Amino acid sequence: MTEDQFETIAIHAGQQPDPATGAVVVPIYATSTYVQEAPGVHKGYEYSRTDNPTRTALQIQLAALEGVGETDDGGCVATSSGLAATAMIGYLLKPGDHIVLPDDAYGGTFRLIAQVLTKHGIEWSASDLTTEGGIRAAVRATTKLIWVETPTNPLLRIIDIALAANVAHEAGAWLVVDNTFATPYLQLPLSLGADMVLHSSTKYLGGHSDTVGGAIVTNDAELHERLRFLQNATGPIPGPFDAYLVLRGVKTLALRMDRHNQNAEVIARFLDDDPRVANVWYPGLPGDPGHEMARRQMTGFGGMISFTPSGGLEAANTIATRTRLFFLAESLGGVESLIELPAGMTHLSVEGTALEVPEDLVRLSVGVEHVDDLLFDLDRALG
Ligand code: P1T
Repeated sequence: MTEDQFETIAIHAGQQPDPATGAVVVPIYATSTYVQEAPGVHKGYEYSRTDNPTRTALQIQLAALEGVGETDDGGCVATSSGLAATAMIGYLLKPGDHIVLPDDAYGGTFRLIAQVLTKHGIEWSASDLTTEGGIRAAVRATTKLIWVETPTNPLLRIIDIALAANVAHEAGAWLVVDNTFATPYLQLPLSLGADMVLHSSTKYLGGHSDTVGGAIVTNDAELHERLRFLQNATGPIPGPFDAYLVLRGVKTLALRMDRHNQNAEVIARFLDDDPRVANVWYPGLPGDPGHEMARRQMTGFGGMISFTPSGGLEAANTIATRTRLFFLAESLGGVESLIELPAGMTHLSVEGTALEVPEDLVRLSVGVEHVDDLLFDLDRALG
């Protein structure tokens, strides 16, 4: 017997036909509670904050895709948003613990750490984690967590996961990888030594911009137990309908990611060759500083591109309001293409910090529309 491949796992892990009815699709179990035969005697479900069968199916599916099968140590906890997952990881820390952040990361992650966790005595610092020296210099005696986004949001920098895991473990710290941009289809951080993988399932996993959710996957049994405890004790769970939407979205993740990769590679090359564009950030371009590392630890370069237009902020604003197919909106990873200016939208909270992004940076989430239509749209918007 061969091991199931990614596409097969996405459709089958945790998704056996419903034992009660034979339904092929995991039902949306819209129930808060479950009848018990006698006090404490039940079928494994007692209250939906603790467990819900739709959420259980999603957790098994996501864990399996990150390389943690049902008989392996560890597993997944699904959450109500990516930031709820980040907050849950924060609950693992205690006052005095230090977090290392990359100097480019999602603004909301930065805000949660710098403006909320610090109120509970947690310390943080941000460094360039794209070099070994940068990672090593960032670690302190109190470092408990190295937080890595790779590719980063929005500058698409690539961080060496295996190296960051080694440095973290030498320091007695955990490595968390936010795998939102790459997804497990393109990158498997746990296999490279990460302790926890975090997702905003709002993005590629859900894939259709119709739900908000998050998840943490670990292959460490004790960490999984602590996260399961926190999921129940603190309650940031996705409802069954949201769990269902992500479960359904993930079934086509491989198909969508292949098209996101293809479209983004074409568009990145188009922008790179265009005199109306000053700079392009995309790890798939051979000249990108992260290209070699991305080739080593990813199986594709993803659907996100950032660029600055030659005409500065005014041109950036014009382009972002002129596209017809690229909707001007926050978020990413859906089938529809999106365009935004991080400095004034998704990354407002990093203004004036080490994580500040260029004011004229334009970020594209390249969707799965026909690439010729997307090229035409951008060409026209560039003016
Ligand atoms: O939005 P939420 O589901 O809570 O996920 C937060 C989050 C975590 N990690 C990364 C890498 C992210 O990009 C996000 C959310 N990002 C956006 C909304 C955005 O437009 O960049």
